[in-house]
Amino acid sequence: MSGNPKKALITGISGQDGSYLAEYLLQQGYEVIGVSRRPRSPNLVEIESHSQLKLVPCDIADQAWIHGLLNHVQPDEIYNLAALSHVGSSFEHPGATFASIVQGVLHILDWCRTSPATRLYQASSSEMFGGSLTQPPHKAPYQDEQTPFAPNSPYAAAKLAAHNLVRVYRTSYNLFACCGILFNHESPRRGFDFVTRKITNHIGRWRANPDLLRANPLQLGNLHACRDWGYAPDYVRAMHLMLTADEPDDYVVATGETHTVGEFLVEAFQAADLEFEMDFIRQNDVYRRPCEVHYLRGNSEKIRNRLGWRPTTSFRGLVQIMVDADLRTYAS
Ligand code: NAP
Ligand code: G4F
Repeated sequence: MSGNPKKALITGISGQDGSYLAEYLLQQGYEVIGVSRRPRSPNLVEIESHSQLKLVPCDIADQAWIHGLLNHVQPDEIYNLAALSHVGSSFEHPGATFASIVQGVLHILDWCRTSPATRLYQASSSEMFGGSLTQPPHKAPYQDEQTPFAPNSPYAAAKLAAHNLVRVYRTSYNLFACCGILFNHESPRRGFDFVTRKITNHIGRWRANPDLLRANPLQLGNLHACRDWGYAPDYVRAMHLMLTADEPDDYVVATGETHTVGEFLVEAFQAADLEFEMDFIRQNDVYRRPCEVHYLRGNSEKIRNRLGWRPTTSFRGLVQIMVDADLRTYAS
């Protein structure tokens, strides 16, 4: 790259997506400034000493801090990924969830009004659809950019407020701001509280110590919920495509396939060469939500047709990647 490198500020850099996005942008020649409350993270070990990466501890709900940082950095692109992102926990901590999601994006949007050349990516979520579906005749239901939103959790309500704020600021102040309505995406960097990683992590422990299988059943909630699960590194490419497009817009990002939690569980056992038995799990209502999102399957035709995005990893491939990583962790 000639001239000065582009500067990207990533909030939520220590999380799953923030870490993959930072790696991707550093590979593209960007200078990356990463913000999280605790930016030291195992997800960042491979890049933390990179000369083009700076990590800054900062709470995104703190307006003075975030405005001071943005004034200092003057980024070309902002990727706003910071959030308390666990849907179940948002029922217990709705205030902190709203602060991280809604106050955070408002502070950034207000700053962007003073710097209209800066481009903003906002991490919206398929959770915003809640129980809403588009049902075509004789075909499986799906959600796309036209499906109405009907949030079912404090997390989803906060994400929808942030999504609407981005749209209002984009229209009112002519900002280059995009929302990616991302369906579930997973990886070996997924937090341990999310159902996919909870399953693959347990399988890693069990494989290393098979006696644990019956003595220590895995406690899970609703096994019937359907999710459209993709591979996280594919999804951070979609974020960058949105911010380097000619026009700002909102896009659904998804594989188009849906599977139940139970199907993920059985697939994960197969990936570890373990025979699945129902005795290995216990259903525990603690892990059920006051209001569930039962079915998510995204139609991502818009980003595929306009920006050329494609997922690279199948459901089976994703499960294998996650199981293999957790088997390696516990074998060593
Ligand atoms: P994640 O692993 O939970 O990472 C979230 C990050 O936000 C963490 O680095 C966390 O670090 C940071 N954070 C939380 N509160 C903060 C605050 N007040 N100030 C600054 N940083 C804060 O989430 P992810 O899976 O990477 O997802 C990234 C974003 O996409 C999130 O906004 C999530 O809601 C959204 N999303 C995710 C998916 C998915 O399937 N993964 C789908 C749709 C949308 P600290 O705790 O150190 O601050
Ligand atoms: O893995 P989950 O916690 O992910 P969820 O709720 O779909 O949310 C994730 O994806 C959203 C995009 O759609 C993001 F916006 C959000 O930030 C997050 O990344 O739960 C998946 C499903 C749910 O139906 C849940 O009820 O698994 C079910 N489940 C069953 N047993 C469980 C468990 N979920 C968790 N976390 N833990 C369980 O023991």
